[in-house]
Amino acid sequence: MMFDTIWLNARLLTLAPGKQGLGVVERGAVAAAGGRIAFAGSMADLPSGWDAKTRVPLDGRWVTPGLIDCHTHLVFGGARAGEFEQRLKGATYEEIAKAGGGIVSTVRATRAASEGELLASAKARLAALTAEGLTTIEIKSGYGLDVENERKQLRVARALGRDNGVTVKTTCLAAHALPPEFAGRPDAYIDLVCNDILPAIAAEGLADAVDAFSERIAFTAEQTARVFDKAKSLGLPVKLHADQLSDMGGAALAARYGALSADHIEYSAEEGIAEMGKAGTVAVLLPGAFFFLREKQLPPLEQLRRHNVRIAISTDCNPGSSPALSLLLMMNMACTLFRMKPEETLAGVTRHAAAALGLGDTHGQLRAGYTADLAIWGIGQPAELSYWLGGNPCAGVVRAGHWRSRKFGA
Ligand code: DI6
Ligand code: FE
Repeated sequence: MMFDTIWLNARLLTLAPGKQGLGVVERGAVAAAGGRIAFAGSMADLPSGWDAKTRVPLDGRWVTPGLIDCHTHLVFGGARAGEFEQRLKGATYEEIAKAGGGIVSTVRATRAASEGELLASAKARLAALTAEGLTTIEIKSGYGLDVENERKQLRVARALGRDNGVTVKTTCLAAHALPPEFAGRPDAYIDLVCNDILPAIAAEGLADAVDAFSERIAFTAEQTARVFDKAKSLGLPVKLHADQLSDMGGAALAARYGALSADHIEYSAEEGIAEMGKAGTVAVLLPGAFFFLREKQLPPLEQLRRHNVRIAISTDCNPGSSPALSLLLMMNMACTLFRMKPEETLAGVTRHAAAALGLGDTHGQLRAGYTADLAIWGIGQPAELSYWLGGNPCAGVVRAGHWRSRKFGA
């Protein structure tokens, strides 16, 4: 068998199901051909007569699938450090939102920004994330809140996927907040989302999924269901910002619609978690938002485990509740704040994050047939990935079989 490139003498964390834990393979190799993984396993099991155009010795370095950040609001105008200062003086996130700040203030800044400005600021944030071995990212709209500006945000997200060595999945989050011009008329805004925004975005192929914010300060379960019905009729999968600040029955609602994921879910009731387990809906936990808003209600980890819900971890990168630019730091916070195990957090930024994006059959595992997205690490043991607070042990990244960056060897 002829490979394009083979990485030899590596220690693999394959994340392949059926293997124990992380799927550790000592003295392993990964080979790529045509952008896909052609072999991942023990060097002793390489097919006889294999050859490769390029051989890279990894000298015992650890290799994981490229990391996946499955929930971000990466494209936005401005920043909200002023609100951060207000919150430090005692104001709450909900009070700021009700007083016309919060998400709506980022909507003003995003509407005022040109496509080029949005691209430049998002690109800088993306560079921080990708430096840590990220090869796939989800990016939501939700700061435009009208046809033109939602399209603008999603075009910028798509553009980021063209020249930064990273796969971008886009999500339309038009039902994120009530825009000022619809004050007091939430159902009329949901009409606009269903009749104009979603059809326009679907027609242009600008979104891979549809999300909504179901919350006291955002939209009710009924309004969310209308958005989901429309998404389904347009053939788009759904996701939900569910039960972040209060129990809105969001987990159960997401499960009922076969959502790819229900995200946050701090306040979800156990019935909803059980429904997620049955529906295969992934739980996306966002420890950056929990930390930054100084929340107290922990996500229901034991219930998620009991009901076999797959758990993903993500930055929720956004200017209001989680200005997080490090997925590795989120893994640490998932351990320290949520009591997750280091191996659970690694599955949470690879295999389970892929599932949360509908990419479970192609991304997030070192497995033959999967995309050859690899992260190579200068660490002594796997738990170091969720151990350091800052610093970056990423020693190299391979995207679709080709080097994207490399800090060792020739
Ligand atoms: N939940 C979040 O964490 C973000 N959106 C949402 O629905 C916050 C967005 C922001 O504050 O700008
Ligand atoms: Fe979010």
